[in-house]
Amino acid sequence: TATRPWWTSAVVYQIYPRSFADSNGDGIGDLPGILDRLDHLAGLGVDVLWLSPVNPSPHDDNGYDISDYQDIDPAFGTLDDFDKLLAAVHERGMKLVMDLVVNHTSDEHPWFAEARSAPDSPRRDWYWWRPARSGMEPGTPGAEPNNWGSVFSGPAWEYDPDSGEYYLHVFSPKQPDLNWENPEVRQAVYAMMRWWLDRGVDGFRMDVINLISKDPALPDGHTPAHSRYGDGSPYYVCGPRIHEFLQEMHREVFAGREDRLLTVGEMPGVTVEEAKLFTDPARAEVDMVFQFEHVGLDQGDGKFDVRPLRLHDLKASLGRWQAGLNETGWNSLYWNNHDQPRIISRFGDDGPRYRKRSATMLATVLHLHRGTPYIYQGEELGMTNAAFTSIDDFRDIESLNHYAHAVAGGEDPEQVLEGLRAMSRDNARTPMQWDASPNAGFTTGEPWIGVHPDHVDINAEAAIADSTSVYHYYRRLIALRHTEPVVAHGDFTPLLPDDERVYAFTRRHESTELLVLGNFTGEPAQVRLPAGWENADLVIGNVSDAAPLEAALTLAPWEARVHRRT
Ligand code: TEU
Ligand code: CA
Repeated sequence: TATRPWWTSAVVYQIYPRSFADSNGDGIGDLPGILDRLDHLAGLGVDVLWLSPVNPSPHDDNGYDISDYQDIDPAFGTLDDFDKLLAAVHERGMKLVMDLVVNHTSDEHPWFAEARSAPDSPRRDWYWWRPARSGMEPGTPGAEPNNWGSVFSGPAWEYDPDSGEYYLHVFSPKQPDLNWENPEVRQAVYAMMRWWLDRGVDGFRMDVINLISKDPALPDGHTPAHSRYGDGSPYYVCGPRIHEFLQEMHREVFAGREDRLLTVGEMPGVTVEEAKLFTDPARAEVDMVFQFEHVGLDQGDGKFDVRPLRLHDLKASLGRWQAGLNETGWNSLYWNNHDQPRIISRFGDDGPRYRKRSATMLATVLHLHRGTPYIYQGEELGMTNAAFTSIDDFRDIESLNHYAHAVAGGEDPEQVLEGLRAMSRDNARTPMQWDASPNAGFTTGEPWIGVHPDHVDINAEAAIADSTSVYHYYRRLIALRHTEPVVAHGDFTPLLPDDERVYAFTRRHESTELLVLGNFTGEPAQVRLPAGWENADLVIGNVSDAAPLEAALTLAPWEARVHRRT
């Protein structure tokens, strides 16, 4: 077990810098703000911080549209601020991982500016340029080179009248896709990555990295019944050269220093079988991937069509990933990030009665799986979905575009708003709640997005002072992963697969076994346990007067508990 990589027992904390802490009153979080709050993170006990992008950007997609890979956006600070932050993170024994957004650049990146303005330049081929569909007048509706839709509504192609051609953008028109077929593109990206690693950063979270290899034929996709556009994903999700590119990146960038690094590929649409290939250490690609299966289980036709979660689906999905990556590869574990609504509002109960209980139940179930857990800022406080009532409250490009397109297409604005209230990415992007003061201690100015009114009760200051808070429970869960080898390394065995109320499994490492139970409902739930668990020690639980463990057990509403036997 001495050969296990350090990140197999680590916990990562994601910071969305824009919404974390504002040091200069301009309403936007920044690097000095993070520096001021590092003790909160060290106190929580996390091992790694991941920063969402802080590079210069027009912020069409809040920094996921980068116009200079080797600098810091003035809204966030300077390279000097970055170096200070990195040093302070290292002083506290933590590591710092950067976001790497190289499926696309900003349209304001000099690479793209040159590609667009000089069609004869070698840079033209750094992006995906194509003529209009044959027989169609360039720039007219339906003349796009293929029928793909963009993730942020509308077609995936933008017309450039100067050259009469279109460029591909799987996301916003301000996020043109880089052409990874071109070896110069790849070398430029690798050089930039080495530059950050040489500066001391400890790895990368790679944005939509499984989309970088496209089928160069760019064929039309199938058009689902509910959509105007074709689905291009079969031609760019885990495309033909994806493994080759990631292996090349590993050789060119990580080789020789991989032991100190953490690399995680964000991979929408990735399957367990693909993930196993990506994370097999023998193949030298990435350490782990973010998969999306479990966060799609409550969606119907598109992400804003909300369906109730069926617990057996969640168990079956996460269980399949646990089994699939048991021998080879490694899981990442997450409920929240900057693209997902808050998990308590989604799978738990964000009302006053059960907020803490359901938050800690969800945390227990996730953190007791095998894999590297990721905590998203505010999750450790039990932050809830935004309380937005009007479309004017929203800032996110995906949400605003979806609203505009749906309403223009004749959908009822109130209903579209309901979908956003449940699923919008802005639910995760309201300012971090530090204290009960008017702007939650986030800023002395006007915050770029509304502070949640519940910050008067839900905030870091109050949570630290309350020994029964969600924060202290997360602290204990993180510590447990560090001290109990079975939490990090044990095998996973699902129990009660068809029970619609209780999530149950065991973990085993050498002679130690854990039993994990979580009631996913606001009602008491009875369970029948397998033999031999009677009176086993309680390791952690979220109900103070928990009943002793018996073969027939009634769990309190949203109760979670972990028992150990040896
Ligand atoms: O997200 C990729 C992704 O496919 C989705 O999470 C997507 O953003 C959206 O939620 C679909 O409904 C990554 C980043 O995490 C996201 O913030 C960026 O907007 C996106 O890539 C483009 O860079
Ligand atoms: Ca600021």
